[in-house]
Amino acid sequence: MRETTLCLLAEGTPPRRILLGMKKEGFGAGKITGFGGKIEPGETPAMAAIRELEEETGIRVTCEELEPVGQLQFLFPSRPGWSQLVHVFLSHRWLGTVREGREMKPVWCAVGEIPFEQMWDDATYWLPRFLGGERIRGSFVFAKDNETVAEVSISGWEERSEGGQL
Ligand code: 6U4
Repeated sequence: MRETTLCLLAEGTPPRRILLGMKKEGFGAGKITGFGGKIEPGETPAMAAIRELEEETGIRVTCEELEPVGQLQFLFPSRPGWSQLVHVFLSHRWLGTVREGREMKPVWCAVGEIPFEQMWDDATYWLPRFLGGERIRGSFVFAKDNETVAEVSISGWEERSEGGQL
């Protein structure tokens, strides 16, 4: 299964505002989600997360500031090519100014006003938990429409035992 990254940028502890992006092209176009993409050969998940974040927003984070918070598996039995294992990161610090890129239009969201209706159906299950400081491993199986989550399983995640290390 292909492996990708997802990075959430949070302002404040606990987070008051997060940076998400509206995907302008490719997989999930039109949806709002975190920043990320495919892990290239030779990259660790953290390296890929840092590269994708810079490509999509112009913002830079260092490995030290990037916190691995979990893994999400998205399974599309009716569209197996879409299935992916996503390594999720959270960062409270970054360098540079957010700009709109070719793939993503950045959107700042107050934590109480997250636009779940414009996100993937799964986001309601995992995003509040990451913002609440949890580290989780989630598995989501999509229904035949490839839009609706049909099965959910969520458990605690520990970085070392799951191989999510930098
Ligand atoms: P290219 O290289 O353009 O074909 P692209 O279409 O940009 O790739 P990809 O595969 O690089 O997409 O990255 C997919 C991104 O979408 C990753 O950041 C993970 C995220 N993602 C995938 N499934 C998701 C889901 N169900 N819910 C969600 N984000 C998801 O919130």
